Amino acid sequence: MRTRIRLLASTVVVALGVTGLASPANASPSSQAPGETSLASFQGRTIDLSKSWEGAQACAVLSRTEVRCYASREEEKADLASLATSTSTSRGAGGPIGTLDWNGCDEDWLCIYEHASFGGRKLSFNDEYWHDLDNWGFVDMTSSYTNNQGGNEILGGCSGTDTGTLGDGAGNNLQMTDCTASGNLGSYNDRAEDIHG
Ligand SMILES: [Ca+2]
Ligand SMILES: [Ca+2]
Ligand SMILES: [Ca+2]
Repeated sequence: MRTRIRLLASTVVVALGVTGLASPANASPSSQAPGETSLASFQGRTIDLSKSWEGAQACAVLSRTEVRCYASREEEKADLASLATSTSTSRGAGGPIGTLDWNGCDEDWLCIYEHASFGGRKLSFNDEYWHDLDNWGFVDMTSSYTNNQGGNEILGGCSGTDTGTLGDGAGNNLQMTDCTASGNLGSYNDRAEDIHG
């Protein structure tokens, strides 16, 4: 898959340990992300992701109050692309829809996956604050990630300005530099409790 596939081999994990970002180890969800909702739209109804995904395969956290879920990654991509177009936000210099997703993670998003090798259910973020994965029933589930934020190689290189971070609730963070992906988190598998977009 283009030149970026090379990154996969070189980014299989990733530094553990203390970083500059504070992990919200003992913080309550309300103190990290006031009002962040576990409710999501899915197939014309509202579901509570902290209880069940009800068959959804991909969910995007658009804001503290809006989460959208989809039956497939393709469905998600089409909706997010139309949303970005309609609001003129955050597709950057993106090309035609579908050309710049990576491991099923749309451009300008940070994605985590239930299984290794970018498989299973997927959650997408981009906001610059800590989210408690418990909101979406995703604590101790994350097995791979793609950070498709910060530009891309094809369009002139990665800016290196939008790292993401996973936290395990015990002060151990895993940095996810933009324009990197990992299909296997090694000792960090199924450990993340929080994510910073
Ligand atoms: Ca971001
Ligand atoms: Ca997993
Ligand atoms: Ca970031």
